[in-house]
Amino acid sequence: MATERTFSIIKPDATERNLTGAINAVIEKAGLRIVAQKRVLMNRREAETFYAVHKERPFFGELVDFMISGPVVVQVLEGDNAVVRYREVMGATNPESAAEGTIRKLYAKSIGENSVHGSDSQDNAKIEIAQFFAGNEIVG
Ligand code: RTP
Ligand code: MG
Repeated sequence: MATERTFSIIKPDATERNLTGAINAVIEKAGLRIVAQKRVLMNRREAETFYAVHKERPFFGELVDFMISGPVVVQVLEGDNAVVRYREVMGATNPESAAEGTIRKLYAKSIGENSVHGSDSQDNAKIEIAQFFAGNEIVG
Protein backbone atom coordinates (compact mmCIF):
# COMPACT_ATOMS: atom_id res chain seq x y z
CA MET A 1 0.00 0.00 0.00
CA ALA A 2 1.15 3.51 -0.76
CA THR A 3 1.97 5.96 2.02
CA GLU A 4 -0.01 9.07 1.28
CA ARG A 5 -1.20 12.29 2.88
CA THR A 6 -4.67 13.69 3.37
CA PHE A 7 -6.03 16.95 4.75
CA SER A 8 -8.32 17.03 7.78
CA ILE A 9 -10.29 19.70 9.59
CA ILE A 10 -11.71 19.32 13.09
CA LYS A 11 -14.75 21.57 12.67
CA PRO A 12 -16.14 24.26 15.04
CA ASP A 13 -18.85 22.02 16.54
CA ALA A 14 -16.07 19.70 17.78
CA THR A 15 -13.58 22.32 19.00
CA GLU A 16 -16.47 24.00 20.86
CA ARG A 17 -17.11 20.76 22.77
CA ASN A 18 -13.37 20.29 23.52
CA LEU A 19 -13.19 17.13 21.37
CA THR A 20 -9.85 17.73 19.61
CA GLY A 21 -8.01 15.17 21.71
CA ALA A 22 -10.79 12.59 21.50
CA ILE A 23 -10.90 12.88 17.70
CA ASN A 24 -7.11 12.74 17.46
CA ALA A 25 -7.18 9.53 19.50
CA VAL A 26 -9.54 7.92 16.96
CA ILE A 27 -7.29 9.11 14.11
CA GLU A 28 -4.14 7.71 15.73
CA LYS A 29 -5.79 4.41 16.73
CA ALA A 30 -6.74 3.98 13.07
CA GLY A 31 -3.05 4.03 12.14
CA LEU A 32 -2.91 7.55 10.72
CA ARG A 33 -0.10 9.86 11.85
CA ILE A 34 -0.74 13.59 12.47
CA VAL A 35 2.27 15.15 10.67
CA ALA A 36 1.05 18.77 10.83
CA GLN A 37 -1.59 20.50 12.95
CA LYS A 38 -2.69 24.03 13.88
CA ARG A 39 -5.72 25.70 15.42
CA VAL A 40 -6.98 28.64 13.36
CA LEU A 41 -10.02 30.84 12.84
CA MET A 42 -10.85 30.72 9.14
CA ASN A 43 -12.04 33.93 7.54
CA ARG A 44 -15.00 34.07 5.16
CA ARG A 45 -12.85 34.22 2.05
CA GLU A 46 -10.78 31.19 3.11
CA ALA A 47 -13.92 29.16 3.84
CA GLU A 48 -15.52 30.16 0.53
CA THR A 49 -12.35 29.18 -1.35
CA PHE A 50 -12.07 25.92 0.54
CA TYR A 51 -15.67 24.86 -0.22
CA ALA A 52 -15.90 26.54 -3.68
CA VAL A 53 -16.93 23.19 -5.20
CA HIS A 54 -20.21 23.49 -3.24
CA LYS A 55 -20.97 27.14 -4.11
CA GLU A 56 -24.13 26.32 -6.07
CA ARG A 57 -25.50 24.02 -3.35
CA PRO A 58 -28.39 25.28 -1.17
CA PHE A 59 -26.37 24.71 2.02
CA PHE A 60 -23.30 26.72 0.89
CA GLY A 61 -24.05 29.90 2.89
CA GLU A 62 -24.86 27.92 6.02
CA LEU A 63 -21.71 25.82 5.57
CA VAL A 64 -19.44 28.88 5.26
CA ASP A 65 -21.10 30.58 8.26
CA PHE A 66 -20.57 27.40 10.29
CA MET A 67 -16.92 26.96 9.31
CA ILE A 68 -16.07 30.51 10.46
CA SER A 69 -18.22 30.37 13.62
CA GLY A 70 -15.33 29.21 15.82
CA PRO A 71 -11.83 27.75 15.79
CA VAL A 72 -10.97 24.78 13.61
CA VAL A 73 -7.96 22.47 13.79
CA VAL A 74 -6.39 21.90 10.37
CA GLN A 75 -4.24 18.81 10.02
CA VAL A 76 -2.19 16.75 7.62
CA LEU A 77 -2.55 13.01 8.17
CA GLU A 78 -0.13 10.44 6.78
CA GLY A 79 -0.49 6.69 6.35
CA ASP A 80 -1.28 3.83 4.00
CA ASN A 81 -4.03 4.94 1.62
CA ALA A 82 -4.62 7.93 3.89
CA VAL A 83 -7.35 9.55 1.76
CA VAL A 84 -9.65 6.52 1.66
CA ARG A 85 -8.67 5.35 5.13
CA TYR A 86 -9.58 8.70 6.74
CA ARG A 87 -12.92 8.81 4.89
CA GLU A 88 -13.65 5.40 6.48
CA VAL A 89 -12.60 6.66 9.92
CA MET A 90 -14.78 9.80 9.56
CA GLY A 91 -17.92 7.90 8.53
CA ALA A 92 -20.80 9.07 6.34
CA THR A 93 -21.57 12.80 5.96
CA ASN A 94 -24.87 12.32 7.83
CA PRO A 95 -24.11 10.91 11.31
CA GLU A 96 -27.40 8.99 11.26
CA SER A 97 -25.95 6.90 8.41
CA ALA A 98 -22.41 6.66 9.79
CA ALA A 99 -20.99 3.29 10.88
CA GLU A 100 -20.39 2.46 14.55
CA GLY A 101 -17.04 3.66 15.86
CA THR A 102 -16.57 6.35 13.22
CA ILE A 103 -15.84 9.93 14.27
CA ARG A 104 -19.14 11.20 12.92
CA LYS A 105 -21.15 8.41 14.58
CA LEU A 106 -19.40 9.14 17.87
CA TYR A 107 -19.41 12.93 17.81
CA ALA A 108 -21.27 14.67 14.94
CA LYS A 109 -24.35 16.70 15.84
CA SER A 110 -26.02 16.78 12.39
CA ILE A 111 -25.32 16.51 8.65
CA GLY A 112 -24.06 20.10 8.69
CA GLU A 113 -22.27 20.15 12.04
CA ASN A 114 -20.47 16.89 11.44
CA SER A 115 -17.22 17.42 13.37
CA VAL A 116 -14.63 16.63 10.67
CA HIS A 117 -13.63 17.16 7.06
CA GLY A 118 -11.39 14.87 5.02
CA SER A 119 -10.16 15.23 1.44
CA ASP A 120 -12.10 13.19 -1.11
CA SER A 121 -9.20 12.50 -3.53
CA GLN A 122 -5.41 12.61 -3.64
CA ASP A 123 -5.52 15.62 -6.00
CA ASN A 124 -7.80 17.55 -3.64
CA ALA A 125 -5.64 16.55 -0.67
CA LYS A 126 -2.63 18.25 -2.28
CA ILE A 127 -4.65 21.40 -3.07
CA GLU A 128 -6.19 21.57 0.42
CA ILE A 129 -2.88 20.94 2.24
CA ALA A 130 -1.27 23.74 0.21
CA GLN A 131 -4.08 26.14 1.20
CA PHE A 132 -3.16 25.85 4.88
CA PHE A 133 0.43 24.60 5.26
CA ALA A 134 3.86 25.54 3.98
CA GLY A 135 6.06 22.55 3.15
CA ASN A 136 8.33 23.12 6.15
CA GLU A 137 5.34 22.96 8.55
CA ILE A 138 4.76 19.29 7.68
CA VAL A 139 7.10 16.89 9.43
CA GLY A 140 6.57 13.28 8.40
P1 RTP B 1 -16.41 17.16 3.98
O1 RTP B 1 -16.19 17.72 2.60
O2 RTP B 1 -16.64 18.24 5.03
O3 RTP B 1 -15.32 16.20 4.38
O4 RTP B 1 -17.75 16.29 4.00
P2 RTP B 1 -18.27 15.24 2.94
O5 RTP B 1 -17.26 15.08 1.83
O6 RTP B 1 -18.68 14.03 3.70
O7 RTP B 1 -19.56 15.97 2.40
P3 RTP B 1 -19.74 17.02 1.22
O8 RTP B 1 -20.81 16.53 0.34
O9 RTP B 1 -18.40 17.35 0.61
O10 RTP B 1 -20.30 18.29 1.99
C1 RTP B 1 -19.43 19.20 2.62
C2 RTP B 1 -20.00 19.60 3.95
O11 RTP B 1 -21.17 20.40 3.74
C3 RTP B 1 -22.07 20.19 4.83
N1 RTP B 1 -23.34 19.71 4.31
N2 RTP B 1 -24.48 20.16 4.74
N3 RTP B 1 -27.22 20.63 5.13
C4 RTP B 1 -26.85 19.71 4.27
O12 RTP B 1 -27.64 19.04 3.63
C5 RTP B 1 -25.42 19.50 4.06
N4 RTP B 1 -24.87 18.65 3.23
C6 RTP B 1 -23.53 18.79 3.38
C7 RTP B 1 -21.43 19.17 5.76
O13 RTP B 1 -20.72 19.88 6.77
C8 RTP B 1 -20.49 18.46 4.83
O14 RTP B 1 -19.45 17.83 5.57
MG1 MG C 1 -16.43 16.71 0.78
